[in-house]
Amino acid sequence: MEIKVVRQILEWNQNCHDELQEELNKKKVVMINIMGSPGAGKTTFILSLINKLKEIGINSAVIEGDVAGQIDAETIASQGIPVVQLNTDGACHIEAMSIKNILPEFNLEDIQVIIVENIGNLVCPAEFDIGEHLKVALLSVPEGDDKVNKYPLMFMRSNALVITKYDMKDYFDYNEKRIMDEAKAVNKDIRIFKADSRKGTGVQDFVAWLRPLFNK
Ligand SMILES: Nc1nc2c(ncn2[C@@H]2O[C@H](COP(=O)(O)OP(=O)(O)O)[C@@H](O)[C@H]2O)c(=O)[nH]1
Ligand SMILES: [Mg+2]
Ligand SMILES: [Zn+2]
Repeated sequence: MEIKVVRQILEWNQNCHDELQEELNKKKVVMINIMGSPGAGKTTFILSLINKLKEIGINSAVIEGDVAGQIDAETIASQGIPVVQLNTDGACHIEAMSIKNILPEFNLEDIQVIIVENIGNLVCPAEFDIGEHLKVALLSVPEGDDKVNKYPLMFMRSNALVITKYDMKDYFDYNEKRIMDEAKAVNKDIRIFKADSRKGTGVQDFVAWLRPLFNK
């Protein structure tokens, strides 16, 4: 019985995901779902990404997912970026219906990309499609090079892996080959980037990869 309930929720979520994609495609807005552990550097990466996109004339909006509070949304808003804070009241992932409810808050004529910061968690955010065109997993160097092996679904379902805090690699036992090999083993098409989000190093490569999406 329990399994059946879970399937129903997922099916309903999937309909909502499909509707969202249709609406976003009509408006030519790209949605990116950023996932990773608490503290992996999601907000910092998003801020750097927004700046780099702005340089090539692409305007962003952000949906900040958090269990509680609005610290990250305040950080984004202080940069003059349209942002909505989504509090999940304890839930450990975002579902498509929440995104659908938030979408009317944005003027989709003025933005080309919506960046969603998912709840900090390497597990269930990967299970739920939320209307996004791309799923991006962030994994920071200090988290350890065994995380792909431990949380394979996250990397299986992501279009890209960004190794964040790359500036710290010399301070940790960090086996890059292990991360790369294990990520490619579960997802041969995954794109891998390396970033120091505080300086913006490496974020340019990620933007170059995104760019074709905006010419459609
Ligand atoms: N050295 C370094 N620190 C980073 C980097 N990205 C984020 N941080 C720091 O890591 C901490 C958590 O970052 P945050 O973006 O809030 O992570 P989030 O919880 O995933 O949104 C903050 O103190 C950031 O300044 C990075 O690329 N290099
Ligand atoms: Mg954050
Ligand atoms: Zn969850």
